[in-house]
Amino acid sequence: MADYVTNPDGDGPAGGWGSLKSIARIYGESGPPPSVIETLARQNKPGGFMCVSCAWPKPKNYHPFEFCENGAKATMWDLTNARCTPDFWNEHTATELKGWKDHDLEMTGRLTHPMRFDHGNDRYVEVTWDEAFDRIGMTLRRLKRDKVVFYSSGHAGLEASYLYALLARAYGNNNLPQSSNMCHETTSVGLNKVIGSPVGTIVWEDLEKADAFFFFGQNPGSNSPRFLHPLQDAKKRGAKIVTFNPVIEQGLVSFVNPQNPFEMLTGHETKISDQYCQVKAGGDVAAMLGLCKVVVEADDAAVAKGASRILDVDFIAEHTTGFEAFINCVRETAWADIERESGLSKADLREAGEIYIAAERVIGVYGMGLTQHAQGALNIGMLVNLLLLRGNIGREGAGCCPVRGHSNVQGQRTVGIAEKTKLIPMEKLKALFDFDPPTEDGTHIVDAVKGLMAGTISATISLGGNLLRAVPDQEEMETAWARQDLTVMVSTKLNRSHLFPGREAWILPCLTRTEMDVQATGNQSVTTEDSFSHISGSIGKRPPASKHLKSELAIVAGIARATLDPRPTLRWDEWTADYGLVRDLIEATYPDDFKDYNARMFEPGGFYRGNDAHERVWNTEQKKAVFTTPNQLNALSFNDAPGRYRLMTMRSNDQFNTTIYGYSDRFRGIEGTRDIVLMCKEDIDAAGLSEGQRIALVSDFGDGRHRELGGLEVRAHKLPRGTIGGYYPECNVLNAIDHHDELSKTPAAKAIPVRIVTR
Ligand SMILES: Nc1nc2c(c(=O)[nH]1)N[C@H]1C(S)=C(S)[C@@H](COP(=O)(O)OP(=O)(O)OC[C@H]3O[C@@H](n4cnc5c(=O)[nH]c(N)nc54)[C@H](O)[C@@H]3O)O[C@H]1N2
Ligand SMILES: Nc1nc2c(c(=O)[nH]1)N[C@H]1C(S)=C(S)[C@@H](COP(=O)(O)OP(=O)(O)OC[C@H]3O[C@@H](n4cnc5c(=O)[nH]c(N)nc54)[C@H](O)[C@@H]3O)O[C@H]1N2
Ligand SMILES: [Mo]
Repeated sequence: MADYVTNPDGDGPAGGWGSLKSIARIYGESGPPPSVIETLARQNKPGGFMCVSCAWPKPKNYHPFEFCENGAKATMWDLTNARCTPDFWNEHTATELKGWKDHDLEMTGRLTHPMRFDHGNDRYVEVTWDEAFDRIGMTLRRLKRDKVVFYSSGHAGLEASYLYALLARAYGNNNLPQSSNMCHETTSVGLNKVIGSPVGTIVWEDLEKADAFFFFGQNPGSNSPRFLHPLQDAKKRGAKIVTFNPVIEQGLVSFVNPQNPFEMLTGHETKISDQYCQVKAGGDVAAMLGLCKVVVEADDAAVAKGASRILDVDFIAEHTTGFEAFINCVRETAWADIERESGLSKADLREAGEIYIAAERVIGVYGMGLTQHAQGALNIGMLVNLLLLRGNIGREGAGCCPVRGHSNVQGQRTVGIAEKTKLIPMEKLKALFDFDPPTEDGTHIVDAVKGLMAGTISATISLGGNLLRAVPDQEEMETAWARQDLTVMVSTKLNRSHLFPGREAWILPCLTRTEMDVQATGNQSVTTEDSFSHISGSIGKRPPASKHLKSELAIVAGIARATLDPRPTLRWDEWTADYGLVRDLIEATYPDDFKDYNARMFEPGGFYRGNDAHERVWNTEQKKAVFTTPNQLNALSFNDAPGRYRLMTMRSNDQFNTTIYGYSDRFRGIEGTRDIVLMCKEDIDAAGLSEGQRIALVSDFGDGRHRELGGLEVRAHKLPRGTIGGYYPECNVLNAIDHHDELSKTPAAKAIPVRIVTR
């Protein structure tokens, strides 16, 4: 696989006319008003609004249209003309809607009114905000504090998120699980353990200086398309890109810049990956060990010849610990084992390793392909090992680049949405608000799901998201979710989590970031933090989808006011009137990160809150960067056996998590359906199947529980043997809640052990 490959199944390069066609299709289907184009032109720019899609940074020198296919779709999805009004519920019951697809639920349009579930009639009915807040407050006051969970999906801005965390703590618990628990928690815990930083170490300028990018399990073409611009620039100045991914993803193969008229008219494409290594799912530990072995062997040869060293020995001596043990492991591991476990040949790994060595400055990029494994933290430790060998962290043009998901997922953590007490400056909260914050750690998503199943959790407040649909063990979760005393969902669109209402259930519809948020002191702005730890202000200018909507901050404050005893320090009404006051509180709580916050929030590209690892200050237990010696050669918690497969759950470019825009996965050549399983031709033949045949997948954990997903059509795709692919969230019925990264508990969604059954 040494050669550059083209995707045999996709419909041409990422970006290009396909991208514009795809945006135009959503534009047509979701029916936003024509003025949406003006809104798009303000996306991700100072004075404009920050994208509601992913967390990719906003450059200082922005493009005329600083948005991508993904961001445009997300914006148009929010700005649809369709409305899911109380009338919709005159025609449909929750039971009926359970048979609807995720796509069809969200296509009903923006939620317009606060609603309460009427169990007698099996539907939601319109209520007033006062009634909703009063009743929610009454119920929360009645419930035991540790039975309530405050979930958030990474959308809400820093201001609402800070108040949400304050609400949970003033209420009496740290039960603040977040979507990142299913996503980059492996980074928050695993990266932090080895370099003392829970977030990536690079900034925008590093992208412009790097000589090589190594991609492990991150798919920029679908999931962070604006990343393709700096990658294209990097290629133009001669940088190399090497990709490790079981799937040949179009965005990592070639790109036509839809913002460049010349490229659009001539079809001129930029080749992205110089080398594409189709590693087995979960095979990255072995692959990265192989790369390290190439580096060590080259260093040995240099030493023998008296040439200059390949390892950055000064850096290793001054800044790291654990090198000896790791290097022994590298030397002792046989190539045959590395080849078997990674699915890659020594020749391919040697070629990639040589690109790594030849590059002065390297950025290691990663996403869910590393984090969502049973040994996800080990994956990250291995990537850091590779970078440390040549001092590729904490200097210009080099570093670690986890690409975050939701637009403010990282920022929510920064301002206090965290279940671990050690991450929170509790003394500051105590001083600012004059209460004793709870001292016990709260629940992670995995604990929350298990608590729901066991009945120890009996209420969830969701600030965005679709938790029921995003987690493993979905069938059991549906029963557990509906058993709760209280479900409150702050949402923009209807989704599956709404259809399993608790005994008392509320939908609280909110504004999105593109919309005007007029409060007593005028139109409010909010802020978000991107993957490079830059904070940017965002102002919505569109008229709200309904006059009954409230902002996320106003909803959080409304629940808080109705739930908590009044105190002079809890000024919910004043904070709602002026979000600048909340930013003052954030600055008072985190003075180093948010100095002069209100003054700096509209700096082009956002203001940087800094990162110690970027300066080679290591906040680890050992006060050094840590080499991790792997205790196993793959990221799996199970052994392969004949007829057993590693199922990766995939995203298409036509979805944002559980929001399914449509059924066109054009980069992978899959149209009109999501009920498929991708397998390589050899696996199809070996299993005695044929293309187009319908099969079922059953999970294979050996825990005695039956989990099955049927009606899947077999599709041939270029994949490594034993690695198969199906879509997220549909395949979540197959995963087990106990199948997660050991260290961070991130559900292991990229290697679910499954078998195939034909009926
Ligand atoms: N269009 C779109 N954009 C999105 C999202 C979306 O759903 N749709 N979601 C947002 C969110 S919340 C997130 S977290 C990010 C997610 O963005 P990514 O981190 O890119 O996540 P995935 O697409 O789930 O998986 C990434 C890649 O990992 C590969 N992979 C799977 N298993 C392995 C493995 O074992 N090893 C290696 N090396 N690769 C593997 C897959 O083939 C895939 O190309 O995107 C954000 N942006
Ligand atoms: N098998 C498998 N499972 C996975 C993954 C995987 O790769 N495979 N990925 C995991 C990852 S990375 C993540 S991040 C999670 C995602 O889990 P979640 O974040 O819980 O899910 P989303 O699909 O992003 O949530 C969509 C809903 O959010 C609401 N929403 C949209 N915009 C806004 C807004 O601005 N404000 C508010 N209040 N609500 C809004 C809408 O009602 C919409 O229906 O799923 C995880 N689950
Ligand atoms: Mo995510």
